[in-house]
Amino acid sequence: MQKIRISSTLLVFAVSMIIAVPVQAVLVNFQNFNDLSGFTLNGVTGGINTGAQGVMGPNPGDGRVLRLTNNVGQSGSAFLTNPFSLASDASFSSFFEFQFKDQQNGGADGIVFAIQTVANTAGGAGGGIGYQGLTPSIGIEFDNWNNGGGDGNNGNHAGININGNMNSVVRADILPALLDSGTIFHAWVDYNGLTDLLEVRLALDDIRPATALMSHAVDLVGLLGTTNAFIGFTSGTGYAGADHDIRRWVFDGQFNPITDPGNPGGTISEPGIFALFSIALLGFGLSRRKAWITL
Ligand SMILES: [Ca+2]
Ligand SMILES: [Ca+2]
Ligand SMILES: [Ca+2]
Repeated sequence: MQKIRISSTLLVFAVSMIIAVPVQAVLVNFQNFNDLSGFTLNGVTGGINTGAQGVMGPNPGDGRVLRLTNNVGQSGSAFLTNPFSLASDASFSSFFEFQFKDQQNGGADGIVFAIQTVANTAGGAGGGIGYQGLTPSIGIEFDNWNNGGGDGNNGNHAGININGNMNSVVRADILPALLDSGTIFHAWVDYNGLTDLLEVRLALDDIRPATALMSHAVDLVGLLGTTNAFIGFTSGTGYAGADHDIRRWVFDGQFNPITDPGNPGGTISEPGIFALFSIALLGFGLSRRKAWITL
């Protein structure tokens, strides 16, 4: 056994680092899109949402929404500029709300929640939904245009897509409503990095369904080939189009299925974490004595 003397400064620094971890944990919480300064906007999306702000939503009482596309023949995307680290166990839980409005020529082509290795690209227009060709990547598509066999000949489906390929590895052919109806959809995407299981849920309200709409086993870190992941949304339109809006988005950098999307993280736990952090800082300020630890 060896006794070493370290300064209280170092000790308090070490303690604050431990306590600070929850503060640094990723919790993205957009209850509206009044501020888009954290995003990199690509393709048409940058021209639709100007001044680092989303556009006013289409429904009475709406705040600003992230409008990915708004006309025919477009491709666009919005990714968080800062990467999300998959270095620990790669798990995450996410919730988002979306709506397709003002359909032109039947409404198309949908949106994709995408995870890729850069923030500044959008993929193919039309049936590519702004995602086609983005590789390596994984995407969760909500597709309202039937492009044939790859879509299961279904103009109202969801799918899990890999590496920018529009032929989904998993497809859900029955959704709770028509995407073209203007209904507001609520989606959950959960990834458990310990089991490699990706699950997608869909509802018409904030109640997270017990049963997954789609699930797929995938080694996300192996697929991407990096622990830096960029998270966001893509959209595309072709002969037909629509306003493709993301209305809310919550992303938690741990496996922690979001059961209260309007109040992620809760109102009690976050101030608690900050209080602990403040105590550590207080200790840093007051203590100047040497401390002993035994190794
Ligand atoms: Ca349609
Ligand atoms: Ca399609
Ligand atoms: Ca599809």
